[in-house]
Amino acid sequence: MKEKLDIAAYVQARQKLINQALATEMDRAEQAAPPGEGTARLLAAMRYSLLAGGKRLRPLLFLAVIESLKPETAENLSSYLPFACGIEMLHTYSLIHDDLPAMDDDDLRRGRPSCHKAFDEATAILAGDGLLTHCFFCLLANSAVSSVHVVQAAQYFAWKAGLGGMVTGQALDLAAENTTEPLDLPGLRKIHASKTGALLEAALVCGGRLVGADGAQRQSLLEFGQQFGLAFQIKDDILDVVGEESRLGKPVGSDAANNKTTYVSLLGLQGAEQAAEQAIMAAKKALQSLGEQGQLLLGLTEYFCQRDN
Ligand code: GRG
Repeated sequence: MKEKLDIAAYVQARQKLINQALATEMDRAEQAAPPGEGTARLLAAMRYSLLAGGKRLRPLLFLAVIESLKPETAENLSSYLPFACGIEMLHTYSLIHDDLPAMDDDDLRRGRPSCHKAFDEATAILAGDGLLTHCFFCLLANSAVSSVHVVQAAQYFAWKAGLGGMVTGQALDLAAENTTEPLDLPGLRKIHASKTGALLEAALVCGGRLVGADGAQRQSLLEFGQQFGLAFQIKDDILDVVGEESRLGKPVGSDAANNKTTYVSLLGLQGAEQAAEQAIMAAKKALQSLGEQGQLLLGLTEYFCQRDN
């Protein structure tokens, strides 16, 4: 009989691997960058935000797809770690820029002062820029996988992180905040599908792409990512109401204080819980076509969508 997977232990082990790879990558970049006071400050700000903890959800999903579809990689994931690091770098850049006064203006991130508070605004903008560009350096640094697959995955990731997803989602969000038109449920879903969902989907689909997943498998991963992203976002909105600040590492109640439209403000707490459950069920359904190979992602769905941080 197959051993039952200890998902918490799996998450912890992969987080450790990702954290080590990120630190190594930053050391490497530091050695190669032109030295100077400015470089030192820039790299300190990048490290400050990148190595500050965080769930490492996106690289975790990426690695989980690789291990699921190509089980022999589980013992040695080193070829895929640079790509995983790139994914986390891009996510961290988005958090740094999202926290800036011109955007969400948040003082706290990952349990400590946000980057522009710990450094200054200009340094935080540059730290985000540095992580965004170094992301693509890392994505393309994979020599163990077919270069066609690497280029296709990197291009797909660029689209989902930019105009085909996250950056456009942020622009839609800003526009919605600057209008008197109230946001309804389809409008909210559209914003979050781009702003939060696209990167989660991209991490999953890129994992599939690098191990040669066929079109049907990639479609299942995409559908899973859409529902996972929805459940994750609804959970985020719920935690902003009922979560504990010390566990979340950011203030709670900020959505209501900022008059933000959220799943909770539109559906109520109970309605939002139900919507999250529905999305979790739909995510699990999307995995069915992957059979045994969907088991790890199933475990991660339960682990992260029933999270309290
Ligand atoms: C600035 C271009 C630009 C985009 C910003 C991702 C994003 C777009 C903003 C973040 C806003 C936000 C708090 C959304 C809620 C869901 C979410 C993405 C939370 C943060 O991700 P986690 O929970 O964070 O994975 P950690 O710290 O664990 O990595």
